[in-house]
Parts: sequence; C-alpha cells; structure tokens
Amino acid sequence: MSDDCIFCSIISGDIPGRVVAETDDALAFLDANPLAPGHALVVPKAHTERLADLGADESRAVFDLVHDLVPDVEAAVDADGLNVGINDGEAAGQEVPHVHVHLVPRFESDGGSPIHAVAG
Ligand code: D5M
Repeated sequence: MSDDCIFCSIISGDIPGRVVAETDDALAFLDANPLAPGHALVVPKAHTERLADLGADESRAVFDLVHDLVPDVEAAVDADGLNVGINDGEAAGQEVPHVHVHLVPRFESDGGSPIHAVAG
C-alpha cells in the first residue's frame, strides 16, 4: 500500500472504484477514462510500480485474472475483440505508477487499428 497511489486507494476502499472482479491478490475495475465501453484495468493488490518488480505469485494472480476476464468483458459489451496492454514505465506512457493491465474492448465498427500505447 502506497499512501499517494490512486490504485492503492481503490484497493483499500478509500476512494470508490467500479470493481468488476476480485481475487486474493488482484483487483479489476473500470477505467475512469475509458477508450471504449467496458475498458477495465487489472491490478495487483500489492503496490508495485513496474512489471519486472512483480513477484511470481502476484504476476500469476494478475494474469490469471486477465485471462478469466477477457471473455467476460468481451461478452458484457458485446465486443468483437480486445486489446490487452500494459504501459510499463513513464517512457511507455505509464501515468499511474502501479502495475495495471488494460482490457480495451474492440468492435468491428471501430476500424480494427492496432494500438501502440494504451491511453485512457
Ligand atoms: O493508464 C492509467 C489509467 O488509469 C488511465 O486509463 C486512466 C485510469 N485511471 C486513473 N485514475 C483512475 C481512477 N481513479 N479510477 C479508474 N481508473 C483511473 P496508464 O497506462 O498509466 O497511462
């Protein structure tokens, strides 16, 4: 837990988050600046800034939850696909220094362009 981390505050319940799934070590909630309806973030509960700093158990918890949620998120908004991405480090566009995986629903109608950075 980091006192000045917005995602830690969501995890602790100090600020509201639109939680969509929770496990012992990971949480998923809707992105506040969604790129598409259903845009969700999956985070480790333990405050960790960079992907390489995640422990093996936390990493498994995060990616297991991502794996579980992909079909649910896609179905929830009737999407045709998803971008799953991580901005890892400031140089890569990471704005919130707590590891998070973006799940961005995509639709046949949105053009199908790949994304180079996930900006919410
Ligand atoms: O993406 C950081 C993402 O975090 C961005 O898509 C907005 C989102 N965000 C920021 N604050 C909140 C709160 N309070 N709830 C939900 N989502 C939030 P990055 O990959 O770091 O650029």
